[in-house]
Amino acid sequence: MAEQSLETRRRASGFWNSSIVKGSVIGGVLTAPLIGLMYLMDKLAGLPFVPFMLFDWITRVLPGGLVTFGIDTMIDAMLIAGMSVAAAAKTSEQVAAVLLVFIMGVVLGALYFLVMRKLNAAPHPATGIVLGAIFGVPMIAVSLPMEQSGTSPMFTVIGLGIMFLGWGWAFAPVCRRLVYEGSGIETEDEIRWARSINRRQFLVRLGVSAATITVISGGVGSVLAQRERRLLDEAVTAAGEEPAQATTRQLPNDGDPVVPARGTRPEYTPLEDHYKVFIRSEPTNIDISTWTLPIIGMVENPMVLTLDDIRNNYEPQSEYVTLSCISNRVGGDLISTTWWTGVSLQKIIDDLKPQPEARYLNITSGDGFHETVDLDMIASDERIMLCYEWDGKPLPFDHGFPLRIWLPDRYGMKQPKWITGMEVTSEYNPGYWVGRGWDEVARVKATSVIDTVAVKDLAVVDGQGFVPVGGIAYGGARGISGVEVRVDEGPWEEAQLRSPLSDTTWILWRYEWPFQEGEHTFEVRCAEADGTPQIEERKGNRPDGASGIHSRRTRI
Ligand SMILES: Nc1nc2c(c(=O)[nH]1)N[C@H]1C(S)=C(S)[C@@H](COP(=O)(O)O)O[C@H]1N2
Ligand SMILES: [Mo]
Repeated sequence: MAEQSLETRRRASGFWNSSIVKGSVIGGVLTAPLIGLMYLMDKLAGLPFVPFMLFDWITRVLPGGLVTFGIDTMIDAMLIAGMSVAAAAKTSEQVAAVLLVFIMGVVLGALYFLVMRKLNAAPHPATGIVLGAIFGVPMIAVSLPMEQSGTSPMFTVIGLGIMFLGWGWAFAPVCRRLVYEGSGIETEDEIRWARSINRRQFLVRLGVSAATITVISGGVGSVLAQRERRLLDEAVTAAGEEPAQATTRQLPNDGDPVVPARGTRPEYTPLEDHYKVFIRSEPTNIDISTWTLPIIGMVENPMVLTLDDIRNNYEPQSEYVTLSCISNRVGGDLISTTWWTGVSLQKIIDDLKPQPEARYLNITSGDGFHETVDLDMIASDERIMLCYEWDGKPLPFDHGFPLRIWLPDRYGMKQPKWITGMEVTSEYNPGYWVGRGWDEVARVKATSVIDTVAVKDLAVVDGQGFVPVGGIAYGGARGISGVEVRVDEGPWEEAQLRSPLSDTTWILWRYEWPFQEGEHTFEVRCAEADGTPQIEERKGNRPDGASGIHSRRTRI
């Protein structure tokens, strides 16, 4: 009788009855709190957050072409969705990382239910523990080498081990309850339990508990994360010589008669808006109380410098710098400008007394990033600096605290942040991104962008309306001599140039467009200081940076 009604129910809910569906749902229900708890334990006890570790590991071991393809696809998707790449790229990666582990949990749940169904026996608790180990062991193995917070490996193994085994262990009773209820193979306890609560109530309770754990651990975790972030920022501020003042910077071109058209991006990027790019899911946190910079290799005079040594033993130098990522698209937002302060690397290299055969400086970073700089290049350009301040304050923690390098005229990929070591060598060692198929030189390509067609600022002169159009042009450290705008494929017209903040920043331009109603296409192009025109051919960013004319279609 009971058997029969069960059959009817089974047929009625054929979909739910599939062990794959059941297993997937339970996999999801149990994996969400696992991820929440791992996040909480990361913030509470410094355990590695497995989704980020896995993601970082995958991007590290996958072939460079595939990683680039992944990043490009993500950026394209974001552009299509109209999102800001600078603001949302890292968040999207983090969401992808969490989803990946979630999906793995779902798949493992489905497999578990499938296997139990095939075995046609009530699952023994040990089977759940095995499932936990199948998931946990590889995850822990991947997390250990990627972990950078200094938590002891023993503690990591035990902490994560308990969480994964606990996750697996929970499957056995749930599976017994959902698959074998009424099949006559329950223990007495389970029959009593089954009578006290029906399947729907059971599922609801399971779901509510899982959701509660997920939300609470996620919530507490993010409160702790904000606190951690604040403490780190304070530590960075404390590393400065004087408390950083919140002064508004007096810009060198303040009185320039060429006023940016309304809607042009800020010429000096507010620090918190400076684009960020780094290989890991999270920025690297370097403990300044133990940080030193060893410079070793083929030198007469190896050194170990503290941040104070760098600041006090060498003459500081500052420059307004525009930094751009090689992944920046034409018109993209992975480009920003701020005030960099540091010391000339040339002076430090001189003090090291490189041996005659020495040719390169290998720079390593706290996150596993690395790059190689030619000693000849350093010798020929005293602007190349080891930078410790941005905007007059210690380097922000996302931007490479305590030390990063600046190479004029190069994309960001050549310029390590979070520097932890340097070695002078005679052998060329391709940098992190160079080894992944990107250009060795990564010289910045000249580019120009229309930021705005400021229709609201229409001004009428002698019966003709003029609308200010404006944007930026950037030619690395080569400078910009001219910007031209054309509308609807008409003649190219000269724009006015505002004097730049320095020889190595972008330049703001403005063009007074004789207004006409309707829908129009605006295009812009620029020329470098020596007259070299920007490359007009449309080309993707790989391997040496994007080129092409930026255009903007507007209905007025
Ligand atoms: N250690 C380290 N340095 C790094 C990177 C990184 O991932 N790790 N990314 C590089 C890239 S690709 C760019 S575009 C710039 C970005 O610097 P920002 O995030 O301060 O704007 O840092 C460069 N230096
Ligand atoms: Mo970059």
